[in-house]
Amino acid sequence: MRLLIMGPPGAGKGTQASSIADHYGIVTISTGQLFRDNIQLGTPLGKQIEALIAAGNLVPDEVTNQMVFQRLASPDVKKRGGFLLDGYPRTLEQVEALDGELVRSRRKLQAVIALVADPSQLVERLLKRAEIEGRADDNADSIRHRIDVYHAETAPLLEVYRDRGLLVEVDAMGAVEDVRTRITDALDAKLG
Ligand code: B4P
Repeated sequence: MRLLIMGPPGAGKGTQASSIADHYGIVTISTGQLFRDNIQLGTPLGKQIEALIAAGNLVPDEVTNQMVFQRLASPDVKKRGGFLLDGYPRTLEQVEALDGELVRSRRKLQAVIALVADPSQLVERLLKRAEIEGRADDNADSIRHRIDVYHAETAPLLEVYRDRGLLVEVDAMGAVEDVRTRITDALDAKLG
């Protein structure tokens, strides 16, 4: 299975991605998590992107694409035969780059999960996470900026995938378990 999960910050991408991937026996590739791991480990990439992420800006496309393609080519992804990309692509340039990479590796996307959330709840969820996890980008200014960046750069991608017949829109409000069931029901209905 080859899937994407998209949605505004706080919609529940990362929250749902790993359990959805476990459910289907595929690998999750979360760009946000890969970036945070690099920052925590103090790698050259981590140093390059730390300030960008804290301010809620996107990491440059070239850097992001390269990181994702390396991961897509890794043995565990090949062995399991499927992946769920969480938080990628986020720009039209990333969509084009991913299209090229999938053609090169003779793989095709099967569905794009779009989490639909009530905007007022997004900020609330992220501020709650700030109290628990203390993520550098979970402060009021950065959250507002991330939501603006989402609308400017990422929301237009939904139409691209809708036109390709890949979009599966799921209501992301309510309990985490209920959202997960909605996602797997919608995917099973689409993919059979
Ligand atoms: P991400 O890691 O993708 O951050 P996010 O949008 O906040 O989503 P996340 O998955 O963490 O949170 P979720 O909605 O699950 O990106 C972080 C940064 O990395 C970006 O701002 C950017 O700088 C960079 N980046 C990542 N990908 C990039 C790309 N492709 N190109 C360029 N830059 C990129 O959950 C949020 C909170 O809601 C959690 O606390 C969760 O517990 C809670 N929650 C979730 N579901 C809930 C529910 N049903 N009910 C109540 N609470 C819920």
